[in-house]
Amino acid sequence: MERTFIMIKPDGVQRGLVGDVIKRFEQKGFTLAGMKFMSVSQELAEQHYGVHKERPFFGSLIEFITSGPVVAMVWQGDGVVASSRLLIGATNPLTADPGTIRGDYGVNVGRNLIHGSDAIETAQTEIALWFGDDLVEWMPTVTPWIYE
Ligand code: DAT
Ligand code: MG
Repeated sequence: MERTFIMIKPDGVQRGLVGDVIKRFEQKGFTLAGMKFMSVSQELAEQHYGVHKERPFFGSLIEFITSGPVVAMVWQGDGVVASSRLLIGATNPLTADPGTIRGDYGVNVGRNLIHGSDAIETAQTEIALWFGDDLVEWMPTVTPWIYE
């Protein structure tokens, strides 16, 4: 089944939004496959955001992501990559739709609370980078009430 990498960024942790974010993914019907509360090293941050290396905000982005603990997670379910991006909302919280995580809780692109993989291939790379093979294989008993 499809999996994606989700990270609650340091602002989401500091603002006490971890429970709310997890609740949204649970309520949607996705299944948690991995989770860890952790500090992010400079090296991991630079690898994760390597695609943005040449962007003017790269330095401040790395500084931000390494500024406090994050919650790294893997969620799984049908279409979870694209659906998570919809739950998360647009990159800039000011223009993210109300009802999305960024739309409901953020005002600044540099403090947008949460990361979600942008494509299936990216998700595989990010899951390997953050979790390796350290994921939990399980099937919630409620699954037949979520999928026909
Ligand atoms: P997303 O996180 O929605 O996938 P992205 O991959 O384009 O967005 O950028 C990664 C992160 O970099 C984003 O969550 C916040 C930061 N960022 C993006 N554009 C920015 C900008 N114009 N100014 C400051 N930070 C920015
Ligand atoms: Mg991105």
